[in-house]
Amino acid sequence: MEQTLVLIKPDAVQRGLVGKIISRFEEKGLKITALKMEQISQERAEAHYREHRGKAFYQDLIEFITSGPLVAMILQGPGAIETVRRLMGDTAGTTPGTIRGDWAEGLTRNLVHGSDSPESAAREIEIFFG
Ligand code: 3AN
Repeated sequence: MEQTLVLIKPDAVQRGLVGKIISRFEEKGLKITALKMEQISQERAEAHYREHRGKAFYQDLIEFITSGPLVAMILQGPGAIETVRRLMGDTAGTTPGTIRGDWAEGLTRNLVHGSDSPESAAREIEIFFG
C-alpha cells in the first residue's frame, strides 16, 4: 500500500472547498489514515518547499501557504501518489474534471498539493506528521 501527503491549501479552506476536495479522493477509493488542520510556520513551509528555493514564485508560495490554516492528510491506496496527482490535475489547472481544472484560481492559489514521488511522500509525511 502506497502513502502520499496531501495538503488542502489555505485558499481551499477560505473558499469552503475542503469537503468537496476530500470527497474526490475518498470517492476514488483512497483511504485517509491521518488528518489535521493547522496554520504552518515559515520554517515548516520552507522545509516543505525547499526544492523551489530561489525560484521567482518562491516568496509568494511561502507567504500563501502560511497565510491561513490548511488541512494536511495522509492518503493510502494502491498507486496513491499517481492517483492523487491525476485527481489534482496539472499545476495551472488546465484540465477540466480535475480538482484544479474545476476550481483553481491560478498558479499559486491552486487548492491542493500532492507528493510527486515515493521519496517526496516519505519526506513530506515526516515534515507534517513526524
Ligand atoms: P505541483 O504542485 O503541480 O507539483 P510544483 O511542485 O512544480 O507543482 O510547484 C509547487 C507549487 O509552486 C505549485 N503547487 C504552485 O502553487 C507553485 N508554483 C509552481 N509553478 C509556479 C509558477 N510558475 N508561478 C507561481 N506559482 C507556481
